[in-house]
Amino acid sequence: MAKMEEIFQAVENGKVKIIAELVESGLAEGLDPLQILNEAMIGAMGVVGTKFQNSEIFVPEMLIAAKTMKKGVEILKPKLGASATTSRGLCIIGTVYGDLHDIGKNLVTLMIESAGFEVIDLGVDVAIETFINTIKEHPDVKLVALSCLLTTTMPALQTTAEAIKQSGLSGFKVIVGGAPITQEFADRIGADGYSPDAASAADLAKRLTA
Ligand code: B1M
Repeated sequence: MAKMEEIFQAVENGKVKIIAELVESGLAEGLDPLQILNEAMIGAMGVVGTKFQNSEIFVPEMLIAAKTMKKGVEILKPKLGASATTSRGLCIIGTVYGDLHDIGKNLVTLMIESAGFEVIDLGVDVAIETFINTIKEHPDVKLVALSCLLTTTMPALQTTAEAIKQSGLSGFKVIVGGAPITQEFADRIGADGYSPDAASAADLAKRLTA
């Protein structure tokens, strides 16, 4: 079986014990790290999501697939981000309250760091007050990045973005993203920017703070 297919199946089936070795040997064979990430790993998570939707698998299987992907990303990390030499400023990132998904947010963090920003990652299920207090503690912040993976937490994204905008704090841009988010929704909630994936989030961050 081709290595890409093996990595895909390892993530899909939650083979957490073998993923590191598979990714390492894929890299040693000369596979492109971005291709491993996008085609094998993110592709496999798509299949996991579809299987969950069809009740072919349940939360525990989804969780173990996520753990497998995270372990694989750890191996890819040094290959994905070219380390930046100058700082473009501070970015505060988190997944909005009620939402526990962090793989996409972690990839956005990685790409934004690679683009030269310092990042404070507040994690998942982040309360509005935590975002606002962290912004107050870091008045030099240039970017606040909000991730949201569930249609049911889109209202949390909206109230978080609105509360930040209405807090009177300024000097930074708010960007949003995550699977259910669209440019139209981002415009509606008054975000300064939206991007559909991690790589374009880094480009957007650079553009908005230039
Ligand atoms: Co969840 N889950 N999940 N889940 N989960 C989804 C999102 C779902 C689509 C699966 C499905 O039904 N097909 C579905 C949501 C449906 C909906 O919203 N209508 C769903 C559900 C229903 C749930 C639960 C409610 C299930 C339950 O308990 N009954 C529950 C909710 C828990 C909660 O958050 N309160 C739940 C739980 C979980 C786990 C904890 C088991 C696990 C998450 C583990 C973790 O993250 N540590 C999990 C997983 C793994 C998934 C799927 C399978 C994979 C998510 C993922 O990591 N994708 C997912 C199905 C899917 O996505 N196909 C699913 C890979 C990742 C790289 O992509 O996160 O989209 P993504 O990030 C992308 C872009 O979205 C974008 O860039 C990233 C990379 O390019 N992006 C940004 C993300 N944030 C951004 C921010 C930006 C810009 C771009 O700017 C700031």
